[in-house]
Amino acid sequence: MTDLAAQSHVLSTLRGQRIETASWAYGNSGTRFKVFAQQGVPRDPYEKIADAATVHRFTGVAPTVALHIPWDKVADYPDLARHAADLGIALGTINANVFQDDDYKLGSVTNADPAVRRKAIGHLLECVDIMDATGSRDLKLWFSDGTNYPGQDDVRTRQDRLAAALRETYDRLGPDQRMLLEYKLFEPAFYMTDVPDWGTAYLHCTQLGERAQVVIDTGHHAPGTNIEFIVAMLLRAGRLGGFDFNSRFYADDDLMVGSADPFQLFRIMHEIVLAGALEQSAGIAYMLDQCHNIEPKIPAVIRSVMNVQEATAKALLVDHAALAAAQQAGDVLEANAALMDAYHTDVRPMLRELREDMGLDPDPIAAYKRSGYFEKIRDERAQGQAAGWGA
Ligand code: LRH
Ligand code: MN
Ligand code: MN
Repeated sequence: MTDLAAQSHVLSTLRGQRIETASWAYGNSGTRFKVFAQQGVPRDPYEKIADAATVHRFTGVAPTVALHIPWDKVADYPDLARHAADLGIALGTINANVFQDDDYKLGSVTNADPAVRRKAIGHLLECVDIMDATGSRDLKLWFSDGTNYPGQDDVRTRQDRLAAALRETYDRLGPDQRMLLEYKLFEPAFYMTDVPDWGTAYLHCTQLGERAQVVIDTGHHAPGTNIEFIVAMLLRAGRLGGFDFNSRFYADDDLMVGSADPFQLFRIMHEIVLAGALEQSAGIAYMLDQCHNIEPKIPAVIRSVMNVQEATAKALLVDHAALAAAQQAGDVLEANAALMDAYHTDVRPMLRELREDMGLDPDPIAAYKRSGYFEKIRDERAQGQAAGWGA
């Protein structure tokens, strides 16, 4: 490829990239110590969708918003989908919530009590009904299930209960719908989590069928975990369904993706690019799962989208021929340099050009600030509601 052809390939790939934002990123959120209320936060799911549409208006690559049920429960889902379409976006992944009910203290689908399991499965099935109404492709499942003490419950029996719940839910999916199973190392359970890692999620997915896929939430690993290795393994197995992108320093911090470790995000995107998995036909969902506790929310989501774009652009700039030649020759330093050269490229001018080409402002955050949207929502929305947890 000539330099010019390579550049145009990079630009057209970036133009086609899609990043889903999360409804809960727009609402008030915090830690268990304090939720800091912000001005202008949405009062209902309709207003969360308006904020997501605003992010798309300034970035051009965030045309869907994920919902979390029951945080985003409404009486009329087709109406919510129409509202999104009127604003130029669509409803995306449906996230189930079986972690915020007193009944789930000892687990949801893994609970020893069959009545609690039935209630949890009922919610998962209800989420598929909602997907039918919204036209969503993906059902995302994360279970807080686990135990705090050795001996508290039987590990294998809990896995059996989990498998049965996943089977019933999977069998309810339509032919074009998928189940995305998300793992998390710990929290809120501290001794044993029922879906703690990609291996456990992968095992369940392979038993279910091809439309069961693993989700990697970048904040859900032990410090130092080589996440790009997990990306490569799941890509190789054809079981990478998507990402919940965010950034962390210590645990599941849910900070802006690419803020603590942009190099890790680049390494992840490099594996994606190497596997040709950026194309939408590869079926990998790129989602943000973040909470903006102290920074203004809409600009933070815009910044996060830009961070993903920058990491992707750098990954696309890796000279694959030079990399492969160095690897083949066993030239460790040249192989590493092929990656580092791309990583150290300043891709911001290229992304500014791309945005102008797409009819967007080259500086989305400045354009948002100038737009008057914040002043409008601040005045219109007197009493914002919490994102879902901890009011
Ligand atoms: C759990 C998690 C999961 C939930 C979201 C709100 O930590 O990452 O994806 O649905 O947070
Ligand atoms: Mn997540
Ligand atoms: Mn999380």
